[in-house]
Amino acid sequence: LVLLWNHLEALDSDDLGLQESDDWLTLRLARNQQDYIDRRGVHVVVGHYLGDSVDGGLHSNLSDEIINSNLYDPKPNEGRNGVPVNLPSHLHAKAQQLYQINRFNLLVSDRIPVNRTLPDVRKPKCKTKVFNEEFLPKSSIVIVFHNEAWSALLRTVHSVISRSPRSMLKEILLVDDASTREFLKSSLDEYVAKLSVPTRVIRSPGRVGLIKARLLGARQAEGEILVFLDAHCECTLGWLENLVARVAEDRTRVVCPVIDIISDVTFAYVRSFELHWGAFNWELHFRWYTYGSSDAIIKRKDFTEPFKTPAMAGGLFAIDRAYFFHIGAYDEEMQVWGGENLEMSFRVWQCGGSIEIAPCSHVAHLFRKASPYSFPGGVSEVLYGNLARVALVWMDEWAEFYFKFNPEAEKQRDKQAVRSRLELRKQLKCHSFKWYLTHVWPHHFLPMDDKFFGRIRHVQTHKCVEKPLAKGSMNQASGPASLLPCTHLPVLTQMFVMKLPTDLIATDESVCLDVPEYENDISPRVRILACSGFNRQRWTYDKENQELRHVDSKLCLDLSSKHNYLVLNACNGYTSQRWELESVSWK
Ligand code: UD2
Ligand code: MN
Repeated sequence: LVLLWNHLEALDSDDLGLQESDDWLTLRLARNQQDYIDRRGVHVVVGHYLGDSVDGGLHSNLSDEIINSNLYDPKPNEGRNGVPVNLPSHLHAKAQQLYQINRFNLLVSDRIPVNRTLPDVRKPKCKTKVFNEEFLPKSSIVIVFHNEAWSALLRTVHSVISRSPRSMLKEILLVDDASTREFLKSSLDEYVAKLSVPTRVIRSPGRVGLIKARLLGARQAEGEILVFLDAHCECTLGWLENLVARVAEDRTRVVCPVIDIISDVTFAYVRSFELHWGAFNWELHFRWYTYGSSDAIIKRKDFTEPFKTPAMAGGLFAIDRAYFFHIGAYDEEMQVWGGENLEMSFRVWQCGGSIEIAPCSHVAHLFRKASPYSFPGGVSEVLYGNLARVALVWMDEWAEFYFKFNPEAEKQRDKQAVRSRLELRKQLKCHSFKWYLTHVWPHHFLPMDDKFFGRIRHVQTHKCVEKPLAKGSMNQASGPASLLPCTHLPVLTQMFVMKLPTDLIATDESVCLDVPEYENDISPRVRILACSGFNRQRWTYDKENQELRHVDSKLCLDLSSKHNYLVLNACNGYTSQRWELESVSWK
């Protein structure tokens, strides 16, 4: 059971030959393991999509010779203009074998020329914006990597060179975080020396992790602006101007591009939604959220204007170099991977800066389902150690909330020495986390002193309202709300937040109790859907009668007598309509 869960978190269900079905999983868990606390336990141990990375590498059944040789073999026009590459069937087995090395289709990557063309994916209005490139500050592009594929790394570099105004590039710094693949050690310096933009390889003394590797690059950079990229990105026209111009206007802005997608299988360039913004969930995993039609930004109608985001994904952004160091660069005690993006997001916002996304800047990134490299020290120790640091330094009383519900982080808590980061926070006179939540992310779903936080318990059956499982670890949950046995210890899937007496009833990842069919159905079913801010998601709790009343329809939350469904019915005062809001302390 544990193994299955582990894999489902980390892989597509296809990889396991299973039917993708939430019910299947629910069934298994319900039958074999009534104790829902374990569900959370397993979830946390595994981590989100690092699930099956293994210390010591994943490709042990491949020969060193294959891993160390550069198989880059460009075929003219393959992948041109970002079109997908579909391999002939006789190459499928080989592709599958090589996939393990980088956790993407290396064979396809190696067939696409490093200087391939890409579509201009910007909105038409973006193309009319003019920049005075000569007068914009110059950038140092910092790309850190550990055992990256030659073709992916150099396609990143060439995409920078071909699609940035030459006058805006000071240099490109490639920081090799102790790669072991032979061709990266032997041929890279020579290759990049011939490029038309000054490009250098900086080598870390040993494996230092991406955070310290970026610092190595930043410290040697000479450009006024630092632009960070992952080592498997492709930049499109206008990407740099639209980032740098915003930073030049206000040096406390940290500006991110829209992150498009390079398919890990076909290397197709897939344009992504421009109005995604970033934040996190109750486990401090970064999450994308979308604007709803009631949000001001949708109403303002100019979709090409940059907009603020509470957090950044972490890999791709531009920042003024002096400001980067002024605001505390990175937390050098963070290991290998993870957490630095939230740390920087909180720090920049709380200490007077801002983070934004420029919709006219599009850079594609190759998203992987699992990490291809080792995590020295252990995946859980590394990731939760980093996240514990984020919480301890920046989150004030919400750190307690995080540790209380994330035992893996709690385990790492006492090992963290954070004094110098707390001093930095003091010295920069930074705002509290409460300020951040109130001003930067007013629609957040974290517990607050003036809100109810806890379980919604059905008086008649003593069961608790629970949100459905998400389909895949990167998606928001959605589906019918269910009533399940309340767990012995409170679990996040049974926790809700509501400002009493009338408000949305929200839970983690910005999903809310909703009744989309209330105008058409008799006894409409209660669902959990993305919080939209629509009236349809508003409820009133009548403490005296223990009723949860749906504001729009004036109907009451009820347990259907036929099925174990949550529905709305005319309020009748029966015990099936009585709900206890059971507060759970979160500090
Ligand atoms: C995301 C970010 C990534 C980073 C990470 C959290 C995007 C698109 N990517 O994960 O930049 O913020 O979240 O930490 O926003 N690397 C090293 N040494 C290591 C490990 C990684 O140099 O020990 C390099 C790696 O080769 C890559 C970069 O760091 O170029 C980011 O790593 P990733 O691509 O595995 O991270 P990703 O995209 O899953
Ligand atoms: Mn990446």
